[in-house]
Amino acid sequence: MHILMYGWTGKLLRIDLTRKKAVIQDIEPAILKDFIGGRGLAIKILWDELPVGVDPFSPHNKLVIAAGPLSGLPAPSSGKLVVASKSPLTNGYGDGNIGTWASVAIRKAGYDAIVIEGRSNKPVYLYIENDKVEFNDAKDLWGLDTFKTEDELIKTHGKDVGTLLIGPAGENLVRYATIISMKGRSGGRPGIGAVMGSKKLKAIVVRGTGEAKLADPKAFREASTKAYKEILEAENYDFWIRQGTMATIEWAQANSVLPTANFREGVYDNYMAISGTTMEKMKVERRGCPYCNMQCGNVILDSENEKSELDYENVAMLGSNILIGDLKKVAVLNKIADKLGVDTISMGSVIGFLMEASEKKLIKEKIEWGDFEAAKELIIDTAYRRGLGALAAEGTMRMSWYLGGGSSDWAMNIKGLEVSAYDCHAAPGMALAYGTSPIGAHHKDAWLIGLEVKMDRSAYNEKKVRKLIEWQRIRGGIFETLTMCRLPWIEVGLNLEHYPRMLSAAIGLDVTLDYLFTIADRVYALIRAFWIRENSEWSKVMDYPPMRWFKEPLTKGPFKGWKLDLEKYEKMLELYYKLRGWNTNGVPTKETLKKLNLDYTIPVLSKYVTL
Ligand code: PTT
Ligand code: SF4
Repeated sequence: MHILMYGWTGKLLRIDLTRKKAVIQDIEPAILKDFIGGRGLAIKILWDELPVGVDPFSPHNKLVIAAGPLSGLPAPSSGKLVVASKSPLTNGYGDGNIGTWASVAIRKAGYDAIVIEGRSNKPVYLYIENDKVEFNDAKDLWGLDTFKTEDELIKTHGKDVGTLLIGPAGENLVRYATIISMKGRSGGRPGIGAVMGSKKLKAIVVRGTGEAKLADPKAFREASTKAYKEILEAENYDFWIRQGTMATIEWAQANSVLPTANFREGVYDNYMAISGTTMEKMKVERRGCPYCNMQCGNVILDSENEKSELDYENVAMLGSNILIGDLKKVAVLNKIADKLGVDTISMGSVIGFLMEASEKKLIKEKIEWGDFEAAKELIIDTAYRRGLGALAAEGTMRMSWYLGGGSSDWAMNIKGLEVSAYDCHAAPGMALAYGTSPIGAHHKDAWLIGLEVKMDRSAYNEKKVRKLIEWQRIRGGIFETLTMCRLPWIEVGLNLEHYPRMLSAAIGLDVTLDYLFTIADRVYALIRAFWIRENSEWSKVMDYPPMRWFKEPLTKGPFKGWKLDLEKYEKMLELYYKLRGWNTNGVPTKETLKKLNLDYTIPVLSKYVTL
């Protein structure tokens, strides 16, 4: 078991907010070996420890903050962290990946993960310094936005701390509130910030002064230096530095996947006004996550003359999706979402849904497409659950249950999580990627559209399904268990082999990509088991995309007239299940569970479904 002496710290900090107690515990070596860290460790803890059917806002739900064995080490884009919980938006497994100095600080403080349970009787924030934990009064911070909260905490504790905070949206239990750090990094789309709010936990501040022990520091340094160098020498590095993820606007328009008017269309006439090219001319600053030499945060001055850090998803969902074709105004909406601590993707989808509901007279309020002032007011009202904001705070799935009138067809979510910014009328592979994502409709696990645009767009074939599984293994598996940023690999082509090389040097085990793929499959199967255990009405229909993409063809652009075919989608889904070793209802079979060392899930799952 020498592996535990290196790379991992092997320690978990468990914090009980009800009793104001903290204990340091060992993590079983076998668990680290089987799950690595990040998402892997998070789902293992949530499966083992949550009472079945727990209400996500109950004190018995837990917030897991999990790093990986390379997090916080000088390796490319390693300053990331997974935040996870049972989601109040989806009622299933939810997580997010946030770039933050808290990742470095947690590891330097000596932990691979922090588990937060219980609920404080009044607002608190945690100050963690190595093995010391303080439960500090947060009465003066409660109600502040995330930027002011960060300023106050840094004033009190100094600049060399890592922070994870919530804003008013998290405090007021908006179901898609996120955790914010560094005034512009956000994580936990499925409402992980609201779980933090339900525990009356305003912030976590961490300072660490130790160092992780590495099995072979020299080999690690060499492997990591090589990887950093390969990034700098990449052909498109300079372009990346200029535009980052914002380049995707023009690409999405060209490929007819830019969400427009609540995903009615995949092209937007005014797309250049919100494009990466336009952004470049306004850019005033570049920001990024720790230990990253790609620094992709593009900052511009918004129409209120304040700084706002833009990414593709933010701009597409708060721009073309609600028909606002003015980047400075979109930047205002983005900044407000960051300050209030609400997910920009879900927020943009919710606003689009309400604009459409207004047009169809399902609500009495008048909210016109492209109305910037109405959108701004709606974000603020949502964070405080005021007026229409109280409904908006519930997310599109619950809003459609409430409003009826066929609105579930155009409530753009899967399993409750709003679809991120890629329209799928003419992208069946990407639709399947959303359908089978382990947290609901997020692109993070498989951005299949990146490959699909180079394939036959109309095909529902095995090649796409196999590629989808391969990408889920890489993106949802390797990057989410290591908790490292995937952008060096996907955007500038960093060779994937660097990761097992760096990991082997850190933990002292000879790790291969195949080994990491098996871990990815284990994590996927356990997350699926969790969804089934927590949702008694589980059925494969939960893996279907919104009906708009099947029923209403595109009316514009190069794919005019296209829509998805339900029968073909179902066939592709069946093939996906088969290749994963899951049955026709999307449930992992007994053989698959045994093969992945998940035998302990069998008696539990047998109570709910046929295996
Ligand atoms: C991520 C999702 C994304 S994905 C974006 S923009 W993107 C939105 N960003 C938001 C934001 O900003 N503010 C806000 N209030 N809400 C937001 N919601 C949306 O959240 C982010 C980058 C990006 S920018 C992407 S693609 C990559 N995502 C990674 C991932 O998921 N895993 C991984 N291993 N590496 C990744 N690298 C990239 O990180 P969620 P961040 Mg994010 C302001 O958290 O919940 O996973 O949702 O973390 O530090 O902001 O970096 O065009
Ligand atoms: Fe953060 Fe961007 Fe670097 Fe990834 S590439 S670590 S998101 S700055």
